[in-house]
Amino acid sequence: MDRPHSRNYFKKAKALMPGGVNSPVRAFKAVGDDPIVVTRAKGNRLYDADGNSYIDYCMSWGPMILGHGNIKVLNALRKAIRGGTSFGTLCPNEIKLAELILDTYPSIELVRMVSSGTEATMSAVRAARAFTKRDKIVKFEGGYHGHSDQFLIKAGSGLTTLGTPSSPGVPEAFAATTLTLPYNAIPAAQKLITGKYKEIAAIIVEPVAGNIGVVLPENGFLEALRELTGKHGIVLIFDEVITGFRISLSGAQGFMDIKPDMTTLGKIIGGGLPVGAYGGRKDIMQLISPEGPVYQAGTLSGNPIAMAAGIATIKEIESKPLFYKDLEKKTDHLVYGLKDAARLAGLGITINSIASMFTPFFTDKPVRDLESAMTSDTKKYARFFHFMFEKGVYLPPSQFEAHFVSMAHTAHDIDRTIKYAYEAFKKL
Ligand code: HOZ
Repeated sequence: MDRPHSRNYFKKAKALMPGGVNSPVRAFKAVGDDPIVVTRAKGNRLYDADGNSYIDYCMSWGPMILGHGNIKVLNALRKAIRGGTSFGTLCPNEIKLAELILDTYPSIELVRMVSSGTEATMSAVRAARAFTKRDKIVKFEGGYHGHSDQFLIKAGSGLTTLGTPSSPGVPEAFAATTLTLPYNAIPAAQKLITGKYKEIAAIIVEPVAGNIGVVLPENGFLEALRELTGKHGIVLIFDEVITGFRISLSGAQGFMDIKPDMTTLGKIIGGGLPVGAYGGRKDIMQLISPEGPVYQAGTLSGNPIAMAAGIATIKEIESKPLFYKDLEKKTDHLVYGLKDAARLAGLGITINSIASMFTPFFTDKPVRDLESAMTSDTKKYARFFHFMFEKGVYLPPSQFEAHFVSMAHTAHDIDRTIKYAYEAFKKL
């Protein structure tokens, strides 16, 4: 595809911002070439600076479950904007969004709004440390919980993509407070926790891993974490920034019927605007300032415009009783189509999927943790990405991210995607 304007933008951006971007994976380093420069998005389409359009399966990395530019969300935003953009005071929209969250997540008894998933996870861990009076946390290899120091240890997403799983700049003393385990490894979790529980404040886990590509929890894994943490007074934090309102209205925890002590949310609850939230058991959340002594604050937390987009998104989902069924049907149509296409093309791939998220891995081995995700041929993924991009289909520009389907994806577009994928698979 011809992209002279996009290339010019990127050239300029590189002189102004590190790597020309404000978040690393977007720079296309893992797949090569200049990144897409988007000027507009509607439904399932992105439009680049050169007027090319793409069927989008990245969907802003998860928030756009209704599709881009949903009319109900845009109307809610127009209405909210007429009232002003930021008050720095309590406002009714914060209360409405908090109510919607508490109504759908029984494990959340009190919630605090913040402006990103990173803020949510780092604040949840602080609360857990204060509550347990312990310092260490456990995370899983390839788990990505935003970019606060303590989480940049064997992390997924951009860190795995760019080959720097543990970031420089994190003081050794901080890194030493983070213990890691392979995802889905129940015996290893039992051993570590039984041995060290007196030091461990929290276990933070993505109930469906989404930052090494999509990896499902195996039978008994989350249940084992629930049991171990309950037994040893450790706070179990489900990082549902990706899976919240995605796997079901009540996230992965509702879908899998497991109640964590704390939950972090983001993406969909902001309807495409910068919102995060953390919440959980009252006895833990009551420690948060000003009710308790654990400090955490934010000028734009609970911003009225951002809250309006989140409220409109959740209300739109709630107004459609078959929302998640329909979305899953669309995703199954695509995933089974891709599986058939790969089989017909004689290509061994593994596609992990749940609800409306999926990842094709270019390996014939099952993908159940970081190590097996790394068996995927990332060069093949890059070639697949570019083949699809040239045909007008935009996938996440990294093997180690989730692909998302939205309500705005039509059967026609999905069929076209499968057809192009078949052509790509034959070439691979
Ligand atoms: N960490 C995000 C995906 N898991 C990337 C966000 C972005 O680059 O916009």
